[in-house]
Amino acid sequence: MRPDGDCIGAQTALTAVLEALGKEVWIINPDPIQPQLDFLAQETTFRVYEGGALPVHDVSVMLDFCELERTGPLKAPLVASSSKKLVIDHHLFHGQPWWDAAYVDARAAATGLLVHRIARELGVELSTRAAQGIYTSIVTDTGWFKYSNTDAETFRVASELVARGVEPARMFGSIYQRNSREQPLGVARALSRLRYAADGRIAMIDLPQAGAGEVDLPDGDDVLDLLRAVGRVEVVLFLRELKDGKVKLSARSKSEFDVNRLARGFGGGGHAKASGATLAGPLDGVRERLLAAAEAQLGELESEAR
Ligand SMILES: [Mn+2]
Repeated sequence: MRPDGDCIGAQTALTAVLEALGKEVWIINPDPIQPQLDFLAQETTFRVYEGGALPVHDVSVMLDFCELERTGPLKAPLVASSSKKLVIDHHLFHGQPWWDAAYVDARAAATGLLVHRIARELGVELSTRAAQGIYTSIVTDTGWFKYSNTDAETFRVASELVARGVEPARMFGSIYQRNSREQPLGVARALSRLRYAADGRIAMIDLPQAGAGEVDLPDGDDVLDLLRAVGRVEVVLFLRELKDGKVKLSARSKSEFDVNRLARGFGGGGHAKASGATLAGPLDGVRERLLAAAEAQLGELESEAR
């Protein structure tokens, strides 16, 4: 559900690798890809699941997630299919394995890097399309080489991809410089909801659905970056009310604060420094419960440090 740049990039790259090996590949997501990633769809077909049985297939590969629930409406047909289930992912997983095989490395900066390792092991040379996919995975999951997951492998692989024809400035333009003229107004509306807690160490935004004349903000990345830039802020909590009344949480950490643990307490998860969850509304109730949990966890962290 709601596949991000790493997920779509890894799908693009793995498809190119498998097709180079003569395999027939279908990419099926429950949701359409975000418009800023449409350049990847020029040479790769992304299908949106519209119900019914899946095409007959031998293996289904789940990329960039390991919670079966994240397949949304695809869960039932996937479970009903006798295909082998393979997971390739870099998220922390705490449940019971439900797959036939998994390649999981929670230290990898992006799932696209795992696809890169697989291609290398298989001896498949990366096409420009595959290289663009992996580059998209890397830059979107590392915040363009800024976050703490950025490591030597990230730069080594990025360097190789550029040598293979990826143009960083073009990729940046495609992914980050095609916002609508209304988008800054959506950011402004979100920022008008900013409040600080825990002596300024928690920054929180709770964004209701856009009303008449208001501008929606489809993702919180720009706002999350602005709040993380505040010197004193350690934890950023961005709550956005979805059309179905549920509330989407994006949580980010700049310190030892483990937002994966926080998000797990609300049925979500992810990484220690970047996590998310989808919660039942209403927004007001979620905000107070979340803030209380974040403050309590921050207090625990402090008493540990003492
Ligand atoms: Mn990822």
